[in-house]
Amino acid sequence: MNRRHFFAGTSLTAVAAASVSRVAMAALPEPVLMDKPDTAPPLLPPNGRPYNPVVTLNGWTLPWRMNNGVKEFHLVAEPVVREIAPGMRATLWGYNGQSPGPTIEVVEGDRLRIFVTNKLPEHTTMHWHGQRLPNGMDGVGGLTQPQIPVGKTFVYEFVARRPGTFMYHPHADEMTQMAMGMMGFWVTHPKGQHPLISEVQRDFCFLLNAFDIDPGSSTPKINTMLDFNLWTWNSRAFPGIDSLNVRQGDKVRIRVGNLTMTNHPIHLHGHEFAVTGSDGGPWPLAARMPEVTTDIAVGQMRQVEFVADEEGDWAFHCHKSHHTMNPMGHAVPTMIGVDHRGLVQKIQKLVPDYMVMGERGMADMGEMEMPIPDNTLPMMTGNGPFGAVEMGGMFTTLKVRKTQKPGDYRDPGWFRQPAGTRAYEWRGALPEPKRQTPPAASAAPAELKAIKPHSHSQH
Ligand SMILES: [Cu+2]
Repeated sequence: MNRRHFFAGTSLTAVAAASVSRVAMAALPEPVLMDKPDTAPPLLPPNGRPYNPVVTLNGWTLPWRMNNGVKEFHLVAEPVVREIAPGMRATLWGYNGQSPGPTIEVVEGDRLRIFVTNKLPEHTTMHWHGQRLPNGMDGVGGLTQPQIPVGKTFVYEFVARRPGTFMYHPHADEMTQMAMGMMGFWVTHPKGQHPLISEVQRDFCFLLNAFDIDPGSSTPKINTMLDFNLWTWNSRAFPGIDSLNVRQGDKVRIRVGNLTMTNHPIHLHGHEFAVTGSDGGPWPLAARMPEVTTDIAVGQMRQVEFVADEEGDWAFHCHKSHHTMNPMGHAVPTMIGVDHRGLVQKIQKLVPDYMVMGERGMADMGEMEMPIPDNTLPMMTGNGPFGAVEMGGMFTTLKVRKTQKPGDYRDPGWFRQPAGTRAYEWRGALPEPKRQTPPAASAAPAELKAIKPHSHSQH
């Protein structure tokens, strides 16, 4: 039962489609596990109602089996090791080998049976955020069901009643279990055409999450309420977040759920998008506005859509500047303009590794190869074609290419900008700045006469 499948790409379909004997069908489905942080290609449905699958950023979709017309999934809650970005691994809790857990994709009207096995050191439950379902399937420990004890498996059964984008997470010791990375994405595709759900060529999804892990350690501090130091998309920080690679002219949908403790204004460069739905469902056409940033509050999901018609490598990130940074001490004083000359040598006699940072701003941090403890990330990093990108955390790129093939999600490399289309250096003379001078005060102060409205005193 515990045999692990290590697979890549299309073999996912093979696992899901594998025929199983009648005896095996009476047992629960074999859990499928993933140990790689790469973005898996879309899982094309091998059976059941057809749909256009999503792509989970640095994640994957859970295969299912059909059992007498019921789609069966098996989620295993367990400790996992997640690479946050190359150079840093975190000891988290998740599902089926990963944090977040695999995306679950079903179709409106599907009958579902989901087995949840608890391999954590404490009890848990599973809440299906946003779903219409019988009260006893809602997964609130103590309220709608007893907790799932350690080592036990519970079964959830419901019909995917409305199409939309949802999430799943425990409703048991939530502060701990969500701070440890227990969450996953859920997409219910529409059955056939839906008046408010567009067909798109690329459909991406990811969860916003955050961790507080001291540099050099690997386990999140679960009591942190706001001051997280790792701002992540699907438990990955830039430069560990894959780019969203699309073909020029593609209609693109991006679904983003927020399971952190604060809001995130998610911002796309080079295009306007429309917010087309939330976990409440697709929005009426009259409620959709063009935007380039959409704020996603805690516990919310927003999906945005646009036509990717501008070629290039477009930044796509949270607009809170501290959320596009990796671990840093917030107690660091601002050093801009402070002259450290003479001081450093004195301190280095006491603390040989001492170095000064920030007297010209913090940009040097992007290029400096500072010695950092094992198992953490540089504060701002990631190299682009023109040097350090000076970003971390919730940042990646949307790569729009004429040459990207339909259905190809591979990274096309850096954009080659056409000649004459890049900001360039002015090499001519710089004129002396002219100071704006206030108009000279006149010798006599201006006389102001107040005239009351409706007064006819001039007669
Ligand atoms: Cu943010």
